[in-house]
Amino acid sequence: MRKFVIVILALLAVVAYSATVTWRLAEVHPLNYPTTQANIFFAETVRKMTNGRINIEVLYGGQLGGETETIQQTMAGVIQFNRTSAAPLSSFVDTLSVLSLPFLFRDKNHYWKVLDGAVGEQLLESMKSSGLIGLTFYDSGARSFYTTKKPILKVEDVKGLKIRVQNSPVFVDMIKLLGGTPIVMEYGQVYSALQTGVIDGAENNIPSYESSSHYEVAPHYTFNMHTMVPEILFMNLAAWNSLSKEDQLIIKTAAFAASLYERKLWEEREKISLEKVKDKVNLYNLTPEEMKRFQEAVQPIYKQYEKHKTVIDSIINTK
Ligand code: GTR
Repeated sequence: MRKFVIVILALLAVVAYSATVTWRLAEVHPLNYPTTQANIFFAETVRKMTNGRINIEVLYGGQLGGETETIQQTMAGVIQFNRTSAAPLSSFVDTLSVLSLPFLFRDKNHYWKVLDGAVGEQLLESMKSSGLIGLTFYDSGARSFYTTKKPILKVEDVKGLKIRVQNSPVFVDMIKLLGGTPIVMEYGQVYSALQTGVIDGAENNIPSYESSSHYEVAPHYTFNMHTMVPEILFMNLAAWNSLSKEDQLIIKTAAFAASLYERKLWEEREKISLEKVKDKVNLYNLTPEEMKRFQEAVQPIYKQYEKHKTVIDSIINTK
């Protein structure tokens, strides 16, 4: 009898063990960055809600590679979870290009109305065509230009500048419309490219500008806020399909909770980062006229992305 009980217990342990999965989540930012903290919150929530059956290991700081590489690995299922900007993702999921379009969102209220609403859900689902599924959006503020030598104060100042962009067709087209030369490069290479003069500038939100230390080598930051492209937490579609309906619901619920958490951290981090750089760099605001000229200069891009007109219109028409 005793032997029998031991065998049963051993069998149960094997079943329990085999039902436990450990998955990886790629993240380029360091530990203290809002997206990383939200990913850790997400992993912790999933672990608790599944009683430890689903473990997600957050590999931050670019340990698994640059965003383009990890997106490809997530599509292949080598990595199961990932958090990247929607910009490089649009190289693999064309519909996501709309989220990078310049001056698309009117303000934060409009941004979250769209992302938390039907259009947002549709965009997350559209990733299925590339073997991925979007789980939620994270805040990423607004991106602006920063340069090494002279500030960008008007549209003409971009002319001839080599500007680093993410691996995203919209960003490439946008820089061209402004008269600059877009240079596609991974985030991790930007610091030395700025330092050695391979590029004249880049563009990002203040938390990334600060956290990457780009401000040390590119001290002219102009708040032109050309785009509010969000971050996306997503996963491999086959891994998603391997989950029960209950576990899928847990993943979605935890992802949304992580998003709400990230938004709070983001708001705080924007202030902290600004505080940290403000005396070390030159910050510029554009005059309303110049802001308008920037908007007009990139307007033709909407014609170039007309194939996404239905989605673009439903974003613009979200009140
Ligand atoms: C940041 C974003 C990163 C990465 C980076 C970049 O704002 O959070 O995921 O995309 O920009 O410019 O490469």
